[in-house]
Amino acid sequence: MFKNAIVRIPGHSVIDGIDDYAQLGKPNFDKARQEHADYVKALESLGVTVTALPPLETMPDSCFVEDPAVVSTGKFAVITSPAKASRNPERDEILPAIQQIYDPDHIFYINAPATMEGGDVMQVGNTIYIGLSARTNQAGINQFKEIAEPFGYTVIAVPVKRVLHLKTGVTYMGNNKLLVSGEYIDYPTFSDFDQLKVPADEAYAVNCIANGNTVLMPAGFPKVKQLLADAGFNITEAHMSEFEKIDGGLTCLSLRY
Ligand code: CIR
Repeated sequence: MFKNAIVRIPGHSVIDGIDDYAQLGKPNFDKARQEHADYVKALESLGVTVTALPPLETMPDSCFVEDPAVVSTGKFAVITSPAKASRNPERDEILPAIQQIYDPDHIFYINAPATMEGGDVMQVGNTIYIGLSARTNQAGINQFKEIAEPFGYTVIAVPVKRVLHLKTGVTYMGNNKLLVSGEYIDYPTFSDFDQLKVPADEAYAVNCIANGNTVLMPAGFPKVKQLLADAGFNITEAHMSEFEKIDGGLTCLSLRY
């Protein structure tokens, strides 16, 4: 369970966010701002305290705060090394917010030429799965491993071939339940989990946020909604159309701890 979240309000430049996959056109700024405000309200409705950081116009993707830092363990924080040149400076911008939470000796850094983005990091208890993707390289995983193992975590690398980040293809729902899509359906690494299989035409909705028995999911995906309802979850929905256009999902928009 998490009680706190950090978000960053999207600036006007969000319309120029990186779109490597979706190809659905440019986001509408006003609608993106509205969806973001509703996302914050949805988190608050789950009892989460949200800290909202101000927009950064020079960094179009900076609302995706999940990528420049990892705070999910609650024991230490990692400032990552975003792979895209336009996103790498986000690490310096997220740092002050992380320093509000962690002492300097519990903040670690992934250093170039290693790359890593938080969207590739999926924690399940004491195991941390990390996507080996277009955004996170083996050196990034190795550095993360050196940081996390002394705290008692096991790090497992998972190749990401067809989606942006690991959590674009699989998210952990708690209680051994894994929401899986595409390349992660019946994937050997995840064979011990109870798999909730997302149909290909609703693959975007595999990126959900579970908090206890409640799941925050993107609006407009009735099959995934049914899947989660059948699995016993209470469901809260948030509209994500403008962030979907620039490859952003629900998890990307917050750092939760
Ligand atoms: C990017 O391509 O970097 C952004 N447009 C989307 C980042 C999504 N982040 C995530 O899945 N954690």
